[in-house]
Amino acid sequence: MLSKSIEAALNKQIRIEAESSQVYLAMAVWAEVKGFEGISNFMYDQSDEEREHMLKLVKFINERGGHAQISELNAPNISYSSFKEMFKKLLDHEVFVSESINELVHISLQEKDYATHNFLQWYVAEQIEEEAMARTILDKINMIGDDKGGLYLFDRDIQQLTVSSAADTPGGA
Ligand code: OFO
Repeated sequence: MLSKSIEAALNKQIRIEAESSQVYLAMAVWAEVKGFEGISNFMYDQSDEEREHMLKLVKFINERGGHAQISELNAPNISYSSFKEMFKKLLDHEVFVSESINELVHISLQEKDYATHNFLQWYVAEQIEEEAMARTILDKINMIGDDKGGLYLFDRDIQQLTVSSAADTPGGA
């Protein structure tokens, strides 16, 4: 059974994951409209993953006798000045999500809720991967700079990045 404070903290995380999904969906749309299919597909996949993260929390809260809250969401940014700016925002956002997960882990330990603590370990591992992926992409984008040809090649190669990261996490989200 979840305590009221853990339930509230987990519900806050549902909203963060749902907003992450919207943020990445808006990035996917922006890239698609600009004609970058690879980057766009990558962001659509990211958006789907965040929805999965959100649903995992919903199920956990309900299974533990709580009531998952589906709330209104803040509107995401819908355009960017460059891909560099967009991927910087992606990294900043993942760092923010990691901090939020860390705070949740902290609360679960304080309350001696070891079931929730155990459940959260999946998110801790996932955030390490997502931050690393965002940093790798940002490094590449920084190297490319404003070079159109470089961006074109990156748009093709980002699909490889997605495929190899999926292969690294068998059965992972
Ligand atoms: Fe990438 O944020 Fe979910 O966990």
